[in-house]
Amino acid sequence: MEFKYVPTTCPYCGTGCGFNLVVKDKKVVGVQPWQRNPVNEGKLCPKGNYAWEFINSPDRLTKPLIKKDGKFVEASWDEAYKLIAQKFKSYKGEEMACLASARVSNEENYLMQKFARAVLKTPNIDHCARLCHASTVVGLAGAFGSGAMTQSIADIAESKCLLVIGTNTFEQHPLIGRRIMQAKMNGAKIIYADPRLTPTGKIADLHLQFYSGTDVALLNCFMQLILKNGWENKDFIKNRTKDFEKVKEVVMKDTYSPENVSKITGVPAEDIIKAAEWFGKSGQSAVLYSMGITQHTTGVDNVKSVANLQMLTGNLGRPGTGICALRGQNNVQGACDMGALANVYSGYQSVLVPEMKKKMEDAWGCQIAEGKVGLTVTTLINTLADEPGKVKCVYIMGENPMLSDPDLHHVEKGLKNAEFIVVQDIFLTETAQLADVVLPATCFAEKDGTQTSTERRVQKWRKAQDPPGEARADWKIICELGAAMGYEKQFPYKSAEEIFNEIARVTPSYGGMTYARLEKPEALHWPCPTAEHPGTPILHKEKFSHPDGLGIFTPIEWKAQAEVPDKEYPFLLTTGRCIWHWHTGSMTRRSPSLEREEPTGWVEINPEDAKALGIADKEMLKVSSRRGDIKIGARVTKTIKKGVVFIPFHFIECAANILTINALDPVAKIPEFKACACKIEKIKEA
Ligand SMILES: Nc1nc2c(c(=O)[nH]1)N[C@H]1C(S)=C(S)[C@@H](COP(=O)(O)OP(=O)(O)OC[C@H]3O[C@@H](n4cnc5c(=O)[nH]c(N)nc54)[C@H](O)[C@@H]3O)O[C@H]1N2
Ligand SMILES: Nc1nc2c(c(=O)[nH]1)N[C@H]1C(S)=C(S)[C@@H](COP(=O)(O)OP(=O)(O)OC[C@H]3O[C@@H](n4cnc5c(=O)[nH]c(N)nc54)[C@H](O)[C@@H]3O)O[C@H]1N2
Ligand code: SF4
Ligand SMILES: [Mo]
Repeated sequence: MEFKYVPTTCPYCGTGCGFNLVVKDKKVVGVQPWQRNPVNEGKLCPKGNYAWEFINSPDRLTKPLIKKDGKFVEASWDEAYKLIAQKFKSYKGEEMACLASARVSNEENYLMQKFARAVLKTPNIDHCARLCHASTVVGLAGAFGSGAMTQSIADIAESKCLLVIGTNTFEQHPLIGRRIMQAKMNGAKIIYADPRLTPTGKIADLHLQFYSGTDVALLNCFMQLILKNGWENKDFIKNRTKDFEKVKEVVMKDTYSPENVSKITGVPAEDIIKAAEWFGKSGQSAVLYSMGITQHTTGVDNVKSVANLQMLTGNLGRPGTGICALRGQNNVQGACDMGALANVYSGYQSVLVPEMKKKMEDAWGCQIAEGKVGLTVTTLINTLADEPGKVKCVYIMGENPMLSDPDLHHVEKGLKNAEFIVVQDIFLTETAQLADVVLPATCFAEKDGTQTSTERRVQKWRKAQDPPGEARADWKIICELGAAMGYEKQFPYKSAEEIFNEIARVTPSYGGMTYARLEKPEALHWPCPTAEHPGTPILHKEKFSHPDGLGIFTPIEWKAQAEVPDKEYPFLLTTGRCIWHWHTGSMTRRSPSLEREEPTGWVEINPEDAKALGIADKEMLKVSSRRGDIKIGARVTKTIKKGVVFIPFHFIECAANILTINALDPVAKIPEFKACACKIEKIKEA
């Protein structure tokens, strides 16, 4: 029996673990450790371990589908391309919008934004980073001039004190969780701030179990205590930052005294004081955060508060310090780097700067969309739903907004208002079902390409098997569509590598990278501007990325979330994930080993709340918000704070996003997935 091992990168989370796909008789049949990969050193979490199971699922899309009289009919690629090109040509640029994907390669995201801007001439290109770390990109770029995680993953183990706030790392980035454990075993203190006592929280030395949406109050209180005790880093503040006094003025207010913040957050004052002391005095403190910080109407405020704390204590640019904004999807960092965002070309080159637009026009050899900020994932849905006729046509690659966006009734209304939708996916998702044309794409195991992990490490995918049926690689589909639209010259690529070489030419931070250099297991961290440059695992060592090299403090006042609990909707609903499933479940719910572990959703509710409502564990309940209601089983557990309930958003049959609110951060346009009001009722017997 012949087995072939193909080393590649995990298609799930932004940790970027490597593993070998095991191939037998030309089909992927398993996953085996890849010991020499420095990210995970041969270890994997359950999703990585079972990442092979969905690949040959009988549900894979194998042929293009065209909707005729409300039903999908199989079609040839030529037929599909002809119809799409004819439709696309019938609309004006801004009547169209594209969604790229944090699930596909850098090369494919680069081509998608090029297709939107150069072929469709629309500025409307975005992707799910908007629902995820848009606040990080805006907030950290404001503070430091660069919106990315500042450290490497391995560096976390060097820290002496970790503030883990709004990230359930053990379940969502398990192989980063391993570095938290290593830090702990080296003697670091772990502070965990989260409304739930998650598996990550269980290993912490201190759990600050606070109300969702009170992060700024907590962080301001830390800063007040640090200043009062003289634990700030005066040299760092003086030499490397500006506007410190403005922040000092705000955080020293009585509002942010431990006693008052204890009332706002529901955390005992002595715990806040203890945490501030550990963090302020360690000399090497790092912050890890993720969606608990970003997914708020105050997402940018939250991120800037974290940046304030790290500048105040001088915990940047050295080993064991920094801000680890843990990027979610395997290639969300890369999709942002590639310019699949409404406001930037690749390498964060602003669409508003005329020289950048000219640079792209020269590189691509054609006129491109007007240099203005386009619609984002969230504002696109709002435009579709609330201003019908403005956007008429949507091309979606590898996203499933019909389950992942907030307020699903509103999303459905929006998508149904569109005249023509193309969805390119590997499965017939809830969104694909609403499409006019569905294009079957290949998955990570069936193509070459690169993806960029949360630590800015650019790693390779390597093809292990042929695609099912007539499925084609996303990059090939975009090239062929480009040609069908008359832009053959702009899309001449014969391989993913040729696309990568163009990326390196137009994107300064990737400028020194080639496929040959990325071949070694450790790959390269950007920025890597020249062929000799070794890459950059730690950012901001000597100076920040602003023109004057200084970090900028921003004074932030705490504000409550958009919808606070009241008499009618008395519970605070927060949403998130579990270890076994991935987002809308298109892949993990088709992996028998994962689906078996958690076959459906649940609502976590504190025993005291359950008792008051007469609710038993596992009882079916009706949970409703001002947007809609779902039926879902109770999970009565002490791990959740009284007054707060949690629902994972993976499950269509009890979709959390029927309930969530479509309220956005004013700058980052990220929705408030982490806090809205809901009520819980027993289901009356018929
Ligand atoms: N298994 C699995 N892993 C994943 C994913 C997945 O779907 N499944 N998705 C990936 C993606 S795209 C992302 S973005 C990451 C997300 O990774 P995480 O952000 O770690 O995951 P979440 O469950 O969304 O939220 C994290 C925690 O925030 C807490 N929280 C809720 N409200 C607040 C608040 O107001 N403040 C604070 N401080 N905390 C709060 C929740 O209780 C939860 O424990 O995970 C990635 N990894
Ligand atoms: N309530 C609530 N909602 C949330 C969140 C939350 O915490 N709470 N988190 C938000 C966050 S952080 C995120 S990142 C979003 C994620 O939202 P989405 O990106 O919409 O969710 P996914 O299920 O990851 O969708 C990815 C799609 O890509 C497809 N796919 C996989 N590989 C390929 C490929 O190679 N090619 C193509 N063409 N398709 C492929 C998959 O089948 C799937 O349909 O959800 C957001 N929604
Ligand atoms: S930690 Fe993330 S990258 Fe690593 S195996 Fe698990 S899902 Fe894959
Ligand atoms: Mo995400």
